[in-house]
Amino acid sequence: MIKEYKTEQIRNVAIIGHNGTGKSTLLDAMLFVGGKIDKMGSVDAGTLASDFDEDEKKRKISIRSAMGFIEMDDVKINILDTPGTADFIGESRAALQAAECAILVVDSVDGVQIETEKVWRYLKENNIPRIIFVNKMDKERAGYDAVLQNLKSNLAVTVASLTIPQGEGATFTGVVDIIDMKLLTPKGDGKTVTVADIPAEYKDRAEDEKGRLMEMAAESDDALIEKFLEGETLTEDEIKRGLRAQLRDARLTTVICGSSEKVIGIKTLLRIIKDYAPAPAVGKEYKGHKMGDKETAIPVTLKSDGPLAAVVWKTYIDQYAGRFNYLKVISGTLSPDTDVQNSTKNARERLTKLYSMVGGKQYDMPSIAAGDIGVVVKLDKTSTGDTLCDAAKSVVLPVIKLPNPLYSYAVEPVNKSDVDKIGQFFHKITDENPTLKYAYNAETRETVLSGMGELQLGIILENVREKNKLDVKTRIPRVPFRETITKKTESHYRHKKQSGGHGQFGEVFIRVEPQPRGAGFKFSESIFGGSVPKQYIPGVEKGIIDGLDEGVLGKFPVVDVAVDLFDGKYHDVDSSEMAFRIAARQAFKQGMENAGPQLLEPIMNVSIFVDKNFMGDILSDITSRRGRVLGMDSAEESGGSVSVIKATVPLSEMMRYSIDLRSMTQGKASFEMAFSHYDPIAGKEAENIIAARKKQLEEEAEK
Ligand SMILES: Nc1nc2c(ncn2[C@@H]2O[C@H](COP(=O)(O)OP(=O)(O)O)[C@@H](O)[C@H]2O)c(=O)[nH]1
Ligand SMILES: [Mg+2]
Repeated sequence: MIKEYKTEQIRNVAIIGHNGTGKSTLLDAMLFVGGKIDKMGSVDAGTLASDFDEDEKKRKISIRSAMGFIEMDDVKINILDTPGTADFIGESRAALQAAECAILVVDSVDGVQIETEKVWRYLKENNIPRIIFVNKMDKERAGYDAVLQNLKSNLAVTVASLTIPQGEGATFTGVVDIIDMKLLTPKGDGKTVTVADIPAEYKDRAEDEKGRLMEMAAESDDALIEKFLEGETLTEDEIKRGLRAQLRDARLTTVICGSSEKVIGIKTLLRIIKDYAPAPAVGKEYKGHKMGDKETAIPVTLKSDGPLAAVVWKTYIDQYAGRFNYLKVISGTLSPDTDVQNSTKNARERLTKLYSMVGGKQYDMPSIAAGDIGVVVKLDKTSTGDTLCDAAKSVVLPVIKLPNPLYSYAVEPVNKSDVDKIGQFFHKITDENPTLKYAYNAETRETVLSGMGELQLGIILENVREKNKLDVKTRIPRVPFRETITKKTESHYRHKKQSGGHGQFGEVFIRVEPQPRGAGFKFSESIFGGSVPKQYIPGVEKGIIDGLDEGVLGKFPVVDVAVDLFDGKYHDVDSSEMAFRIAARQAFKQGMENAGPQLLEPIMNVSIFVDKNFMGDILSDITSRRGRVLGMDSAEESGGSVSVIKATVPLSEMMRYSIDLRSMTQGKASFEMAFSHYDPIAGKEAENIIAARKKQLEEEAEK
């Protein structure tokens, strides 16, 4: 059983960064030095604590986030290791939500890479405290000063280096700690270190760095800066207080160098986390809301003696052991064997034991205080993003906004009888992966699985087919084209039927008018003298809404039109709401034919992060995709290595962009995408789209 920890004794850190920088190895090194594992694991042997899942061992990369923790001088450090591959960005975003501080790992040779730049922007936007760990200092060509320079020009930050490497590459043997002004070298396997005075050759530089550090610490508060400017030396405590404030407010980025594989610099990193990384802030307010009512705000304050509120930031489903929900307690203290409410789903759940994890291994926890992270098992209704709370004080905690999907497949079962099983499988999978969506798209009439990339979806499809023996067909999904009109027109239709006794009669005159893009559909009436009686007007509106389902070009949905009903005729006996509905639908159809119908296609806002060497290729490729470049942050200008291009591109050109982008740049690019608006598409392209649509509809009709 782990002992009890109070909020102030907790540190939650998330290890983030580009794929392959050594994040998962770093977690192992921290666990090793922190005494939680006896031996360092390795990627090759598949023995890292973090990458314990079969899918991860097989591919030798992290696919999910995992946690470990260490206990050090009455402080518990929870460490969340995250995947660096863009496909699994949902995992790292969720971990960053649960942590108070990010450990951004960069490679000692490559410096800032694509995902480093991307995640950096996210840290900045969200003001997340951060420590940079320059890893693999033992690697050939490793250069600490070059990396510091690279960080400054790419990320435009004030960096405070807290270490100086002793040697680089093969001669990297230790780390000079600027705070303690000592040299730390590993003893044997690195579990412990030898502490010595700084060798003469590093003395001057260490003094310089210490001075700079003191200045940065002083900048945190007026009293300190005054003292500093008067030439006085700050005390250790003052430096500590200042640096802590600077780190907490994300004004300063501290940098530490080391090697996770050789277990060098790890002790210093842990010390910095313990002493300088912020603990969960007691009193911090979260914008919760009432159960089932997003509009009614209920603030939740982080403190251990409040009513229970905890957020599930990750769900992991083990094939044998079942469901693991990783949660962070925001308010109250979670105890084992209690009933809780899942306020997101309005369900009851019973908690049994509470755990902390080191990779896949469970450790019993006596309770979980506010700010701390733990795991509950076998809650069948609970998954990522849910709130667990006290039923008497129900509240729903805010959920993080995840990036939009970038890659999709239309999915169809090979055997129709598998439909339900396939649906169940995908719904379970989306519980675990909030960046995945699986839904029927009524506009394109297909079931679509979408996510962050072909690697993420590929692993899932492999699991459906191999582990679950369900055969599915996949193809590129259809683009949801739409139709609108370009001219104002009037139209008229009389619906009259005389069959047997009761007849049908309804006649309408309507005006059809284009609306600004995105305005949607508007209906009005300007009937004079009761030419269409009030009780039939809803029928007219329904008829037009029926007509919106299928435009006249390719039966695509119709948007951005206004319709005014301005005249009509009725019959005392034969008129009915249905008769007017039919008349309106026909009138609208004719109106559209004469109003210059126009095909519309979805346009996406795209941000591309690319190595500067490929910038030219990417720009000309965007043009060939009918895209428009809106602006860019050129690496050439900032002296950095990653450029960012912003553009708008039609969705139909972006369906397999992640694959094309990778092959164009040897993997040195990444992108984000969100829907922007609909734009007209005409000429040959529109003709092709309409022809393909006709074929699709004919095929569907034959089935
Ligand atoms: N030379 C060297 N290689 C390392 C170090 N840390 C990790 N690696 C290697 O880098 C590769 C990626 O490591 P991994 O921990 O999976 O990186 P992650 O993708 O960031 O989690 C593996 O081959 C590791 O053995 C290090 O400190 N030095
Ligand atoms: Mg990893």
